[in-house]
Amino acid sequence: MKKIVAAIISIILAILLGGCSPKAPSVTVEEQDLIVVGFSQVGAESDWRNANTISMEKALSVENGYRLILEDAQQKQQKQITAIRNFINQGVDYIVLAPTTETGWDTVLAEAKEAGIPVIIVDRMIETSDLDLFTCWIGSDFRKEGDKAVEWMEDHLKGPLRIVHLQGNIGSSAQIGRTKGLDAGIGSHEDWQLVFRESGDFTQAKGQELVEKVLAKEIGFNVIYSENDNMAYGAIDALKTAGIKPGEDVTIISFDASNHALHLILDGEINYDVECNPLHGPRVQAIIEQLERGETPLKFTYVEEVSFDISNLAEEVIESRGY
Ligand code: GYE
Repeated sequence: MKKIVAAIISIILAILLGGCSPKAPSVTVEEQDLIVVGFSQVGAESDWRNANTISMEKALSVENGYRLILEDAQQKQQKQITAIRNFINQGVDYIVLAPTTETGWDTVLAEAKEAGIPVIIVDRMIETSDLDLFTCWIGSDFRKEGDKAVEWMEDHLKGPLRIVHLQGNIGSSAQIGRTKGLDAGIGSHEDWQLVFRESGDFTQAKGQELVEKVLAKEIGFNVIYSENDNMAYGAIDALKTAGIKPGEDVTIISFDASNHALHLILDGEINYDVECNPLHGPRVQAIIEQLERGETPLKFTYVEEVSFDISNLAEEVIESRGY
């Protein structure tokens, strides 16, 4: 907080000085007054991720009193570990981690703890036996998201179901939770059959590639359960090229509910989409402000999320969704 106040004072001073000096200095916030945040981002694999990055950049901006150091890990955990070590060496004030996978963080987080740098985890969860290794976590309940999808399938689809399952990045919370939901659904329905399962790494290109592979193998299917929207877009392209109607011949279930996906629901090409909210920037900012005031934020915060099919999708929802 002290730093935010100092930043504001320097802006005011700069403006005042600028007003009476012949050589007006430009309005700059003193570098040393900013709260420095090192953010290790997963990558740029999806629309969700890009919206998440923009949200963080907007909230942790210089105008708001922050200097954000953003490192894109290209979905590689090793790159994240290196980024965190660099943040520690630079002596940042806070580290924000959006972890690729759940496991493998204990050593580097112990190093951050040793250096006295609070670590805020966003989006996906980590698996650790020592909860003191991070300050708090904020993100989605991915298992609940998977359960919602299964519930919708139970209510809207008639078996037998032959399901093609496009998984996200293996070992990530989003993949683990959404897969567990589907597995539970398959386990409790005799006429639901998993005919194909592979990871498309949450990318559109791989989603398309996988469905092309399924089509080439002539595996019959009537449902695609895609663990994010971008893989669903790729899957839809592959189906259309093969003369198959997405949403009609094949039911498409997806996750994220980003703007384009909501349009595809209106077009009848995606049948059901479970929302996953990427706008964590202001949430992280609020947590840092709490910490600056010496308060203790909640250890775990789950974001409220909804889901859409054609029956509950209003135009206003799509218009108001900027991602
Ligand atoms: O669903 C996907 C992204 O972890 C919630 O990662 C996030 C997931 C999101 O690449 O699109």
